[in-house]
Amino acid sequence: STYNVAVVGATGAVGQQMLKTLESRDFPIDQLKLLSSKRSAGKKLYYKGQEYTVEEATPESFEHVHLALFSAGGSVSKLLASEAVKRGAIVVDNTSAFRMDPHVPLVVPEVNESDLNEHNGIIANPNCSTIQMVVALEPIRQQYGLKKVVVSTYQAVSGAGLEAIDEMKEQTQAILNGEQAKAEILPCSGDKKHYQIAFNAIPQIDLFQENGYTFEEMKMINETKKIMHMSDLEVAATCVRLPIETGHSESVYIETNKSGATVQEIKDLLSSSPGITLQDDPDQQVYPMVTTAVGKNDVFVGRIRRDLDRENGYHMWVVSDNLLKGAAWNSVQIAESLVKLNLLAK
Ligand code: 11C
Repeated sequence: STYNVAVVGATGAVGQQMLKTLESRDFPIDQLKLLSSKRSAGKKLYYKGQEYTVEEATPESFEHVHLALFSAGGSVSKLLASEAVKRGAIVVDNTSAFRMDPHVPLVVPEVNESDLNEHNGIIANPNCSTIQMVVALEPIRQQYGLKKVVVSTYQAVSGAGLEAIDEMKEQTQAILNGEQAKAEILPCSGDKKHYQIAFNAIPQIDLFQENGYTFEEMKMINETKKIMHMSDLEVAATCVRLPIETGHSESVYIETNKSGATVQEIKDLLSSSPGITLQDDPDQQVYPMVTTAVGKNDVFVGRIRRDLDRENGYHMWVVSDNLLKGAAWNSVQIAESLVKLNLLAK
């Protein structure tokens, strides 16, 4: 069967990848609706060579829609996701609006696809930096158990949207021209101060919380526990923005329950796990990098090595395209799982 699909936030950094991904997966679409805020309505986009005019998203937009992929910011999801569900659609929401709601499954298909069975109309797509990490962690958890995770991220500006990409490029150009760089968006459009991202590393993604962690860091911590069904997993995160257009990298330290696994055993395990490409050959200088990961759906893992002090400690480097596995591909993958599990009504 085929489905009526709405993409909300179609003109955004994720929305555009959503269209490309639906197209490359040949998702069974009957009618496609491209929706956005009032500001972007009227823009033209292409899907399979056909031109579509983007419409302003309203509650009525979701009449006869079977699947709605939301990626237009949390406030739009809070306003319209329930309107879509009321009209019979299943919502896959790529914002943080519902992720920690106990009635909303938070899904990475390689890890917890069966949580989709518990959905109540809305399914949340996790934060990009969380997704790529849990894909790498899950096979290790299954085989050796997981006790502790300490992650530091090296995140690209496209995570903050198209305007942040423009800001980085304009700053870079200005600085190379010997001019002053203007900063109006990053590190976080909602905060008081803005800093230059060009030629910089900013240890703030999203707003600071009362505990001293940023919201991005708390997303990684809380979402990881929810997706992996491990409320007692020890997780700490430091999230850093770098002047990279697309592709998030992560240095991940883990402690397993069972000790003694060799690095080779972990490499063999990860290379045969779904959604992972192992790139790990120090002799040949083979390791994951943004330049080779971007544009691909997989999570790339390498630099796996044993901690020098702890028998059950391992370090690794995890890279993925934040707009694909981190967003558009994971959402479309959820949609494919819904079809497979017979959960998408026609
Ligand atoms: C970033 N991870 O890289 C953020 C973007 O919760 O879906 C994704 C925000 C979210 O800036």
